[in-house]
Amino acid sequence: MMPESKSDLAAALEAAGQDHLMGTWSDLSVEEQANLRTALEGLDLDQVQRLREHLRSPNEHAAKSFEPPLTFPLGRSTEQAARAEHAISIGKQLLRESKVGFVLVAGGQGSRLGFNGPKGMFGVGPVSGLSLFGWHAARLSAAQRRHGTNIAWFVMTSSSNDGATRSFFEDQDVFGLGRQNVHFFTQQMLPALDQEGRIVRTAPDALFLAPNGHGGTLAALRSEGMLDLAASLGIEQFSYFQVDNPLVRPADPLFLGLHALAEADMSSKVVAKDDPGEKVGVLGLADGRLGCIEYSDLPGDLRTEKEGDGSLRFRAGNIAVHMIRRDFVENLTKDGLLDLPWHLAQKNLKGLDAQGNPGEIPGVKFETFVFDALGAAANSVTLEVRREEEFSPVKNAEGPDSPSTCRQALTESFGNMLRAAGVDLPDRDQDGTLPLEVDPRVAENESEFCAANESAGGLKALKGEHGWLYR
Ligand code: UD2
Repeated sequence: MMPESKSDLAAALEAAGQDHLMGTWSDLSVEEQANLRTALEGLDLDQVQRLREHLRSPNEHAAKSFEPPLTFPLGRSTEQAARAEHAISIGKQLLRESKVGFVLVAGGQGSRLGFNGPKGMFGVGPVSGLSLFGWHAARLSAAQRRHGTNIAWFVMTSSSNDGATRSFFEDQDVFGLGRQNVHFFTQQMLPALDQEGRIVRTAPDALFLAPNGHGGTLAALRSEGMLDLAASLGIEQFSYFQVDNPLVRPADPLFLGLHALAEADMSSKVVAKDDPGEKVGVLGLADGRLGCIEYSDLPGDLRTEKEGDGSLRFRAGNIAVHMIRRDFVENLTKDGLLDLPWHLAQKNLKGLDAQGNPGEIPGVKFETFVFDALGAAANSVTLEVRREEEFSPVKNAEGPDSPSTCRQALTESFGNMLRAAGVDLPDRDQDGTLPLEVDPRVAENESEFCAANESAGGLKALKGEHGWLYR
């Protein structure tokens, strides 16, 4: 609790090394003083102290040993193929029984894409222009249609994009999913600090706040009442996915079933990384603990080490798709116990320095990462999936992981569906792209496309301005 009186407030801030925040108090208008007070009331000074201590001694110790994880591979033995088949039936049953809640993390700021608005509003449908949010919604409605599951969609935002996200969903009539089935919740924001541990301000009456990382999902599920809601809906598993990847399949019976069969607490999907320089973390054991090892943390010789067949030994590229048991999140977050490690991002922050001068302040943002919870999982499944079918995120404006690579990946995957069903492909555009889109409600993979094509009504293709749309 922040003290009421100005002098007590000043004393509390001074004790937390934040006296600069009150330095210009007497120069502020009454309104600005009220704004600053409100901003300070939102601060947890004990937590600010912990962040400062962490800044002084980050206690990041380099791991001594690294091992790749045990992976359920794409090339399967007879035994694994049988297990996969069994897992699919278990996964379908869990979906049919509506035991799965879908958690979309969309609280990030998406600054690398340079898109003005929540990233989920970005249009990725090659023919329809459908947004990322719309794309995920279509996959959930596909699950509803295919498995009869009742959708419970938990959408995490942050205060920087919550209002715009909710309005967008509202404008799109919640994509036909039903308002009662979509539950928004916000993650916590944390103050950014300068190199001396002082909170940076964006204005004399406003603090520089940033979302606390996707690890904040776990604490926010509890603090925002989502765990209780999920329990009341009979949800046992959370399917966790990120907003930036339209190829993600949140309702994949195989993944769900393997995770459930293994009685795993938290499981992950990975794609084979073949370029050691690709900026995606790999799942692995660091000093015996499962987690995601960032490229920069893996010793140089291990980054490029190869197996006998020429594949990278550390190739389990993390695509940030997880299955997480609800009671695992309950246990992790009980009594505020969740203790994920802080990751520090050094940034030049546009704001005011401690003396109140505007500029680019060398500072630090603090985040926690959801995959750090893997280390606490008693059991975990790591499932390898095909990159071209399940992973093509939109992160950068240009180059790798950009709208154009995503469009390419989507249209090629649709092309493969048509090919598998013996359907003629349209001519490629001048830039070599197939002008093609398959609505996920029709099919999410080749076998579903073939089945839909052979069904009584067959498939309908609509010709639009930008190509053919199968829906
Ligand atoms: C992340 C992973 C990387 C790989 C990749 C796959 C980290 C550090 N790295 O890279 O290993 O798995 O994803 O795509 O995570 N988000 C929030 N709140 C936050 C921060 C992020 O909701 O406070 C969401 C964000 O909206 C997005 C997702 O988390 O959906 C990923 O965030 P990112 O783009 O910062 O992660 P990135 O690309 O560094």
